[in-house]
Amino acid sequence: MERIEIDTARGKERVPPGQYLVGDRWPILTYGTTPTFDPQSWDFTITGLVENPLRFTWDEWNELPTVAVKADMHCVTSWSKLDNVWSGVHAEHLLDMAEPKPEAKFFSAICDGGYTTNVPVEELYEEDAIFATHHNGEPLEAGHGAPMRLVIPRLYAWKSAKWLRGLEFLAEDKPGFWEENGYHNYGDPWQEQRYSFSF
Ligand SMILES: Nc1nc2c(c(=O)[nH]1)N[C@H]1C(S)=C(S)[C@@H](COP(=O)(O)O)O[C@H]1N2
Ligand SMILES: [Mo]
Repeated sequence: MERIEIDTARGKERVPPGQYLVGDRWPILTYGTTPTFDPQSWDFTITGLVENPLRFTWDEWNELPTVAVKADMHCVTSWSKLDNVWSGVHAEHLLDMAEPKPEAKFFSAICDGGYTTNVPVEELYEEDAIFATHHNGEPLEAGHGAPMRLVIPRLYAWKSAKWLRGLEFLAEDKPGFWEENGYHNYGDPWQEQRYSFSF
């Protein structure tokens, strides 16, 4: 397995402003219930503004090459968990397959259970963006997004969609679940872009 180790600190402090460390603990933050995974009916689709729309069954997904990325995780509710080793399919690899069109500026991540989140396409080209099936060498637990989740370590973790089932590439931004409910549209932890309103 190719191993990519990212310097998430990017020459700066390790913990963004207003965050505390959870150590070895890993909280589960879910709105709603945890979906059940059925390997027979599971699929993952890439739709919208791409040259090659894609659909993978669970067996097909497991044929793809994998990488490992080491990255920190920052939740908007103020906990951070450092040094997570995520493994799975490198986002860049999937982009090479799907070939987003030039007019695709955003994507919507669509999850089992209806959760969605919106992210600019360029974030998927960052080298630490990954479609993860494993965390610290173990398959993801159900509560953490099994069988597969998106991980975008540079943004607050609500953008790291669990139980991911689809990406839709879009010309216009389309606020997702939390973005419609008061969270910041972009969510950079280093800028403390937590909410879309000010107190
Ligand atoms: N499908 C889905 N993905 C989700 C969420 C959710 O409720 N549903 N919660 C988000 C939030 S707010 C955070 S902080 C992280 C938490 O991931 P964890 O539960 O594995 O720690 O998942 C994100 N992805
Ligand atoms: Mo969160």
